[in-house]
Amino acid sequence: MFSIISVLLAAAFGAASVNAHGYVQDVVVGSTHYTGYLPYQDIYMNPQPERIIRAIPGNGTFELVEECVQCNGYTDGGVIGSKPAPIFASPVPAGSQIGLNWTAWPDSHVGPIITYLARAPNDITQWQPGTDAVWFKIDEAGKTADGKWAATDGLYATDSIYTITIPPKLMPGQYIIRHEIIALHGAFDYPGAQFYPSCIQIEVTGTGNALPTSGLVAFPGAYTPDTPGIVFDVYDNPDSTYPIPGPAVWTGGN
Ligand SMILES: *[C@@H]1O[C@H](CO)[C@@H](O)[C@H](O)[C@H]1NC(C)=O
Ligand SMILES: *[C@@H]1O[C@H](CO)[C@@H](O)[C@H](O)[C@H]1NC(C)=O
Ligand SMILES: [Cu+2]
Repeated sequence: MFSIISVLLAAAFGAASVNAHGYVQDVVVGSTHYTGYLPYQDIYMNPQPERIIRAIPGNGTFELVEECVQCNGYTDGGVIGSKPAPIFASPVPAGSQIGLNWTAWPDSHVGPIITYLARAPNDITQWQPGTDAVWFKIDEAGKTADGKWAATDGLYATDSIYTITIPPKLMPGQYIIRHEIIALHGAFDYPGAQFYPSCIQIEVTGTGNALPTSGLVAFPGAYTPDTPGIVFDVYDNPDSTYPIPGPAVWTGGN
């Protein structure tokens, strides 16, 4: 029974791999490595390994209109977002760095790397944000003045590791990190941009008390066809700046 299901799943994912491209495979906090959710291995294991990243169906993508723009998750029984993961990284001291280790990223897939946080109001292993406006941006990288894209040139220069810093004055608590690449090779039209979010569960420690109270956004919702940077012709704009989608980076915790 199990093997028949595996074969069917493998066939389904094989078909999806035609436009398949990557995910975060490893998260580094201090000297601790947390293996990411591995979509081509974890589902075949019994029991399934416990991960800090919410499950994703594969290395593929989807269009903005779909509900999985929140966490790249399965839309489980109509739930927007993803199933919570069973564990979280802890402790993650406020002010510390986190390394996000991507699988090999195709060089056609130029685009920005953007990171949001959302503070869980209760147990993060049970929490699904749904359509609530709970997300704030803590980091973004798009295209440099000399035309280098974060998702390709940037990752190639750092061994596929993107490093973020947890705001030093951030209020302690459980947070989802929503870390994404938006691939723009098809973004000259709508819907053409491809979204590759990962949702990583952490517990932040410290003595800060900063938390934004306004300007929070929802996923889906934060990006629309009219949001600057969602439609963008990377081929016709070699010299122009790229407007990174979403709200301004929150600096109140710095
Ligand atoms: C995506 O997954 C497919 C199916 O397993 C695989 O063939 C392909 O190499 C993967 N691509 C990347 C970039 O990991
Ligand atoms: C990224 O993760 C892969 C898979 O676990 C590992 O082989 C590789 O060494 C990691 N890269 C770095 C720079 O730690
Ligand atoms: Cu793609």
